Amino acid sequence: MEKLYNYIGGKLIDPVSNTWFDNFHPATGTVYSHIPDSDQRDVQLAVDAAEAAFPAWSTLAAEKRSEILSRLSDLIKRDLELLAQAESKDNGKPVSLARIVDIPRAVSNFEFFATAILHFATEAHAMESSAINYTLRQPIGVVGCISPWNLPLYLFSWKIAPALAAGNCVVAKPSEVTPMTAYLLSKLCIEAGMPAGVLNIVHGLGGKAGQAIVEHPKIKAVSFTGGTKTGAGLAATAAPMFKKLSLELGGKNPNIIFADCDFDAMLKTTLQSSFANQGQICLCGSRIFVERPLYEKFRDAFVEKVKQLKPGNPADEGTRMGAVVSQAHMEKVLSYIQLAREEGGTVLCGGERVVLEGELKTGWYIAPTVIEGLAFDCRTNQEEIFGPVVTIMPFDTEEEVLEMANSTVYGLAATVWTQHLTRAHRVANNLQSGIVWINCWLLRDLRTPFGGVKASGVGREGGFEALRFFTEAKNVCVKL
Ligand code: TXE
Repeated sequence: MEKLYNYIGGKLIDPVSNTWFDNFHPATGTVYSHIPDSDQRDVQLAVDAAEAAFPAWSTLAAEKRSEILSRLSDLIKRDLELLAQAESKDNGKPVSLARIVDIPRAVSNFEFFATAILHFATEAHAMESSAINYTLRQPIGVVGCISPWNLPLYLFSWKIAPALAAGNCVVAKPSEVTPMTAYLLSKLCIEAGMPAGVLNIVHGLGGKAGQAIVEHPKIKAVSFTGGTKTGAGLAATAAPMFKKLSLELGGKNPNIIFADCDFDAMLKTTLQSSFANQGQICLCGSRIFVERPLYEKFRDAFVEKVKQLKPGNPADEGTRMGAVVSQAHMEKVLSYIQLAREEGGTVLCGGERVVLEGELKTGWYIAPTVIEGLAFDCRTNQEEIFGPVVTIMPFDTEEEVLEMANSTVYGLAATVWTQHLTRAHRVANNLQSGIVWINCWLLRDLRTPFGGVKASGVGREGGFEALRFFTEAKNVCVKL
């Protein structure tokens, strides 16, 4: 049974508590490794190491920091297959998905910020003949990065890369549900020659190791992705300490389909945006609104396709639907399907746990589920389910669908399908979300601002937004 270790001060070390807890294999529901049960003592060791490394790292030429991040990106690329297998085993997602989405994106994240930092410039303001102002963007110091279980290495690296590129030293905690690829990354950091203490990875429970990171007075900024409720708690801790906070939280994203859309393209992509990663992506479109003339054609064609999406062994090359990430999450998703039935919904397909054969029979599999007949403002359509469950609803006018789409507390992403150019732009303009995809989904340019409004978060990641988050601006005014 493999034991994972914290990565602190450039070394793989035991947790101070000398205790570990179970890490599960979602495909079989069994324990397959052990995670360090870290606490504030481990976080203190990590902060000490980060503090000691900061002077050298923050004054290292950006080209040198860039070289190390680029080397790390190359090592992830070299170990892509190993990391994809590990990600699939730890999260339950199909290995095919980890191989084409998760790990390549981790490669891109480090590569992108290794180069972005070389082009990150600031501004100057001349006051005619009297003075010149220039803006310095200095690294903050020791920062915290806390990431979730749905896209483990993808989101872990999305935070760490800009933090390091900007010259900060990092104390990072992956989700205790999916720690494996962060642990494997530790080994690659050592191989890449990352200076000791620049990146420290502390494994453990959110309420213990995670809370200790947020509470630590020397951690001046925290970048978090996870649940809205957790984010609110984290903000309550950090705000009175005047820490910078980036919060990427939950979503309940509308997928708006007008009758004039490119039907085949829409259907193919809607299957993806509904069920990719078993629906466990904060950007998935879980509320599907279809203009009434197209509703029945869409419903019948969509359900037909969804019925062909069979949950299977994530390790099999042909699997497109894997296991959900944990027993608790499976039960949460199944409870929402039950709620949908109680709220008057009709389950058109799926709706139950799938029991596979052999060692997989104790795995956590849910059949992809499509539900119709629910009111747009019922709990099923207002609360984040974060599993392979979508609802479909007809609409008659643009005003009506915008009211329904904007009716939740969330505002992360939205998808719009129409060939009507001005309508596409008008609807995008009126949607309460941080990201709008028109006639596509999850098409990502890493330079773009990424994040949500309302209960979907605060701040933006991506491109220079991320480098600005991980630096402090200082204006220097020089009298001429
Ligand atoms: O998130 P949590 P989980 C949603 C989704 C899911 C729900 C909870 O609805 O069901 O959030 O998922 C750490 N101080 N999303 O359990 O609990 C925790 O250890 C500091 C949307 O993953 O928020 C983990 O590393 N840290 C999301 C991270 O926070 C704490 C993706 C996320 O855990 C902490 C995943 C604390 N007090 C879930 N408590 C998205 N937007 O993509 C927990 N953590």
